[in-house]
Amino acid sequence: MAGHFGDKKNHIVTGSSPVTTQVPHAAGIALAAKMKKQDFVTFVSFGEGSSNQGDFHEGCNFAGVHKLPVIFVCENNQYAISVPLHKQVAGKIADRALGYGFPGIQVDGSDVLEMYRVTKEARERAARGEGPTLIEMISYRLMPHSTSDDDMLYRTKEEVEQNRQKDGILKFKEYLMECGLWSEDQDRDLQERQKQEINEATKYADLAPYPKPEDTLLHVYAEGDDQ
Ligand SMILES: Cc1ncc(C[n+]2csc(CCOP(=O)(O)OP(=O)(O)O)c2C)c(N)n1
Repeated sequence: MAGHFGDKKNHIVTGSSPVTTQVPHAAGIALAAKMKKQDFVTFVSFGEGSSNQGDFHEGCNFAGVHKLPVIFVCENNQYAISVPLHKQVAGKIADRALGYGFPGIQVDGSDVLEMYRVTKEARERAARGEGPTLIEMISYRLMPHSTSDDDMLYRTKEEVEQNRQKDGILKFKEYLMECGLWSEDQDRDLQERQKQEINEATKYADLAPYPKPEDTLLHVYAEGDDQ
């Protein structure tokens, strides 16, 4: 989720562990931007499971009423841990936007360029003061939910392998190579640099001191004059 708080360079707010709390947070950040006349657009993503929680409704409804500059992206990867889509959602998630008074669009999440186009349009709409957009990106979770999840208890290897063929990263890599814009050598270099960056970040995190107990109250209350 991007906003003007948190890390100054990237404006990225740390994700929270309780799912869907980020949706009302995003609406709040977008409200602050509107009130302070700051020209940035907030972007927030969440899973299809999260879109069934109350926080999703409250955040979207508030953002719709106040025409806030926010983009809601639902990453519909077909599973909320072990629960498949058909046991969570009866209709179409993108259609829910209609009830909040803003557009909702379903996109093939493995189509990088289409995702870029739709997100850019949503950003321009928000920047013009026309309010939020809901983007439902259809995707598939190729990995287990977490290291403690045995996904073979609720889906088959065949299903995973079938979906692996549709992997958007591989499809986009092939497309760029066909256009002569990318090569296997560049790809290897990129992966090497990414590995190094992750290793350095892991080392940095391992060496970082634990926060002080009183830091839990940082940024909870507005700081102002004592009078
Ligand atoms: C409020 C809350 N309830 C339950 C959980 C446990 N939990 C962690 S991930 C998850 C499923 C989320 O599914 P989805 O929103 O589809 O996101 P995905 O993990 O597929 O990206 C649940 C229920 C949680 N973290 N927070």
